[in-house]
Amino acid sequence: MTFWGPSFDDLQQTDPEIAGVVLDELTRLRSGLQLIASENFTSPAVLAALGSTLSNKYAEGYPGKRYYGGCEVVDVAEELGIARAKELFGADHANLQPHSGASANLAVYGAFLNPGDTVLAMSLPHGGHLTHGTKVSFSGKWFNAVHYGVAQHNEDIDYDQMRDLAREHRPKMIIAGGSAIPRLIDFKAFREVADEVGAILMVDAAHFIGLVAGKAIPSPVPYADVVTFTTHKVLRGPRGGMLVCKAEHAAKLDKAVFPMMQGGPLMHAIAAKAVALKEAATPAYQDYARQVIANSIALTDGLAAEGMRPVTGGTDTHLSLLDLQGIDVTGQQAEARCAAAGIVLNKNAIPYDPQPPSVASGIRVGTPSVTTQGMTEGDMKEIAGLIGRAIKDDDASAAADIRQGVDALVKAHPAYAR
Ligand code: DSN
Repeated sequence: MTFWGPSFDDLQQTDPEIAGVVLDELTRLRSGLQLIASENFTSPAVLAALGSTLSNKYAEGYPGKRYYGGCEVVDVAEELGIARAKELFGADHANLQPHSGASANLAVYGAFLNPGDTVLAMSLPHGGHLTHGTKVSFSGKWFNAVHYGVAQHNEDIDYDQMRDLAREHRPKMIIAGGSAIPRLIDFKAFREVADEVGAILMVDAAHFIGLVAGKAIPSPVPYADVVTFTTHKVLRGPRGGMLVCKAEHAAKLDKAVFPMMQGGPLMHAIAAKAVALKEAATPAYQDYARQVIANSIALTDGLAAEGMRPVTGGTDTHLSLLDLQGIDVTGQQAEARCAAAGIVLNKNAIPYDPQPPSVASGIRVGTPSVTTQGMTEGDMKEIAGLIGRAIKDDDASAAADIRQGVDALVKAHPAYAR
């Protein structure tokens, strides 16, 4: 049997406009520095699984218990993925079907809560996530969300506030994790509070699960009832979601993913998740995860030397938040000035931010993508200097000069080189 797979010629002949978009995006990825903390460059093997005929199969249900015939082949992919996830994370149970991190989170609410129940989570402006009880999401519309934040003195999670709010509101579920938390999270502290008030503990590990997989930081799995995550950040898999949980919650969570919240699973994405999990179990990936953190620390130190204040004073992970108030630039301005020089990052609210989120006083930077390109600490120092100039030296000739520096870096460490 030989492989039949899509060729780019097929796309070019059928739809030259979309083929052009695909090529333009490849050029964009290759020609700039990608510092969005939640992005990465997934591998050719993952992309091959994504672009396969597994996309055709309807497979509602779970391996061995499907609603349609013909699932015996895709069952193998899902079984492999589940086994690999359990092994990699030391988890009792895994579900690879959530279409995204938000879908995984929705399923957890569905499994454990009824509308109107109370959930305690980190507030979005302090680093949480839309699905952790914000008013614009199902989580804040249908549930009574109470929020803890970071302490003003160290800008790290305010564990005392979290405990006090849990005692006062007796939430049915406590959520740890978020989108802009540069420091390690004390999962044991969360577990103790959850046990004290009789709450389920959900850890949203989307940002840092790749570092856990690479054994570079401690795991939430021993402490949490359920851990949700996306598969496309540091973990370097396809765009999608996943969850792992304790055995006692397995049936409930499986039913909440399907049929409560989702229909047919995306079998091509599940196969690609299985590939990423295999890649993440290698020593090479563990080296990568450690380098992501080393690079993040080097980049943060470099940006601090450029006058940007690292929120919490630094980072333990793949991302950091920089407060730009000291150099009198907004996050919005910094994002645009860096973009003009080929450096892609995002404006981000900092804790107790005086600016609205659309302007923001900070930026968020992350190192998953540049580390996949093979860059190391020396390169991070250079990138910090380029960002410093891009942000502070607001004229067109500077942008052209900085662009040259970016070009040199991406030429030395090309993305998708072959
Ligand atoms: N949008 C993701 C991030 O950038 O962190 C979170 O969902």
